[in-house]
Amino acid sequence: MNTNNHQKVVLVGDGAVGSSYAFAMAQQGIAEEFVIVDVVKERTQGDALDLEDVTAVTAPKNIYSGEYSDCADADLVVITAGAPQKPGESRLDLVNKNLKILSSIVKPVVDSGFNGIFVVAANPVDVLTYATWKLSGFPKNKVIGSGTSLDTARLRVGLAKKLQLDPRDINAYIMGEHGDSEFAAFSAATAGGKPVVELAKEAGLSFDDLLKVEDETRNKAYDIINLKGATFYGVATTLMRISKAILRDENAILPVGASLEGEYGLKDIFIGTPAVINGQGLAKVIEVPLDDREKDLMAKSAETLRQVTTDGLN
Ligand code: 6V0
Repeated sequence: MNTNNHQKVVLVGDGAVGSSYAFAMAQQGIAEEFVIVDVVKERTQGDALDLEDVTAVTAPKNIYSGEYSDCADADLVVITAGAPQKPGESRLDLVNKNLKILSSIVKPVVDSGFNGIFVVAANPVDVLTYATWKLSGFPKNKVIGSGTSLDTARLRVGLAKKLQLDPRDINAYIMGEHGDSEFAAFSAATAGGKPVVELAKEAGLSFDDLLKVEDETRNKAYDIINLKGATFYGVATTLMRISKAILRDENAILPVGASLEGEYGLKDIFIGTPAVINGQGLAKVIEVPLDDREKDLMAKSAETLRQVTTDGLN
């Protein structure tokens, strides 16, 4: 972490997700220096010029198109480079092409002398976060995946509509894989100190209605991709939120893709769970007390990821 209050972020991958993230960071005035790297140089140059105009209204900031050597003194490297899902494709289908792209990125970042924190969003994100940790040789707390951050946002929005509440007041998490095996930890979900299951009952909703919200959350990416080809504003905003928690040393509890060390009975895996995020990266996993159904779903989700991780990395 830079000690002189000058913070630097390098974004690798200036596509729909990356450029939306850059816009969110400029909007929020986070990080004084923001470097954009992509194989398509014209895009990074154009985006840097476009985004610097934002800083005339939000906060001064040096935004430019750069190279991997710019990572040397960066606090954060955010990886959004990789093929997105096509209609009908699952996130896990992307593993081979995106692992190749990831390998071409992590090495030059590490070779630059980078000693900050990696945040990974390219899909399948849990597998790619694990691969970033392996390829970089970094300590596990310095590699964080976007995990189920977007899915959790989607769950909160879905529940908020049903319960007539502000989504920011709903403490509910999607956990497990960022993908088809994810699940909602309803047994631990609260709002205003009250279990969401009880609030749902008061609103005339059954547990099946909640499971419908979970299902809609799981399928929302497919719905958006069918409608407009890609999803990017949601994840860009959750990436901004994770970046802010790191750069401002917040100790914020956020859903991320975290390395587990025995929590949920799992090890040697990166998977979606709430965790404490601060200037050191991932300070601590918050182990959500799951009921038996959810424990089973977590184990199954981990197994799905483990198979793809083992196949993909061997
Ligand atoms: P996009 O718009 O095609 O952008 C991808 C970018 O990566 C392009 O600008 C490419 O030029 C660039 N790129 C490709 N190869 C390299 C390389 N070797 N080095 C540097 N840059 C490279 O895709 P989009 O932005 O829509 O999606 C990017 C990734 O994010 C995909 O893998 C998506 O599946 C993933 N998403 C992850 C989400 C999450 O919640 N974690 C949510 C949505 C998308």
